[in-house]
Amino acid sequence: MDLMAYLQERRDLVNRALEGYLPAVRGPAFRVVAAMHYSLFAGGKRLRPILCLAATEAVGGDSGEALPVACALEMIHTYSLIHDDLPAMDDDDLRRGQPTCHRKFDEATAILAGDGLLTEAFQILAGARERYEGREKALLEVIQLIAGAAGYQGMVGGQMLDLMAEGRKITLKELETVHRLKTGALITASVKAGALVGGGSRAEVAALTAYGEKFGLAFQVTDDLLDVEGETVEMGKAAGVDAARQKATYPGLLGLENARGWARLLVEEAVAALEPLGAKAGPLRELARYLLARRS
Ligand code: GRG
Repeated sequence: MDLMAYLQERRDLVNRALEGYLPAVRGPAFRVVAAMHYSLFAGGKRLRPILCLAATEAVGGDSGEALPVACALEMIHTYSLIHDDLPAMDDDDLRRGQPTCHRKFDEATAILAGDGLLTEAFQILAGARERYEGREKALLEVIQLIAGAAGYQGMVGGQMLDLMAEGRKITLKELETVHRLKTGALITASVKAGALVGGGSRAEVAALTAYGEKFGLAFQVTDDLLDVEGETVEMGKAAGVDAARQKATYPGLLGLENARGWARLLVEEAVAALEPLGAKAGPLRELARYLLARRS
């Protein structure tokens, strides 16, 4: 398959749906909507929504039906990036190749834009009940899954651990816990939510959850590798930041070659987890393999 064409087509689909969901820039609080819109459309890869749609198709479902869930996931992801970039957290100037939200607007607006995207995501999820008539139970399960993955037992908890680890040496096991929560939880939830929305069997949902977990870790290892090997222009964020901040990373703890080897192993395990799904999981297989070659 032509993975690049597939990704472009999916990105366009998600972007059109997101445009439909985010209210036009008007009304008394237009400034916060403008900031939400700015960050949402500043050029993300749309990885989580694409994983969600591909998982729906991998279990034989209709990806169009998964679009509200896919869009909600991207909004939650964008909120996390806006808050992560704030001066109180990573204090970054560049994100998705553009000035970060608080640089473009101001700090208070960026905090509110993140809050606005997070809450809007759950508004969209709950509002999708009309599309899921007769399958409201699956939708509720998806809402609970995403809330758990985004909250203190997932991404928020991982971010806290990450901040607490600053300035001290941590073990490989601790690093893995940080990443499993900070980035892995939402990625895994994206795949699992797609499978649930698509009406996957228990075995299919379990296989896709295992894929999501391996994919999430592989994504983080390759992200760390990119920070060492990548170019700021291609990545849309500054390169070499981890080292400058003395952050624990996989290449830092394992060495470059071992980190590359570990990423390869995780990708193989992710692909192996898809075995029971057959040809319908083709895009998910290609996406996992692509992690090893990505430049942004
Ligand atoms: C503030 C609650 C809260 C959480 C922040 C995800 C996160 C938690 C912080 C991001 C820190 C970071 C840069 C982690 C590395 C991996 C990662 C999530 C990269 C960004 O995701 P991509 O590459 O970004 O999917 P795009 O812009 O393509 O959507």
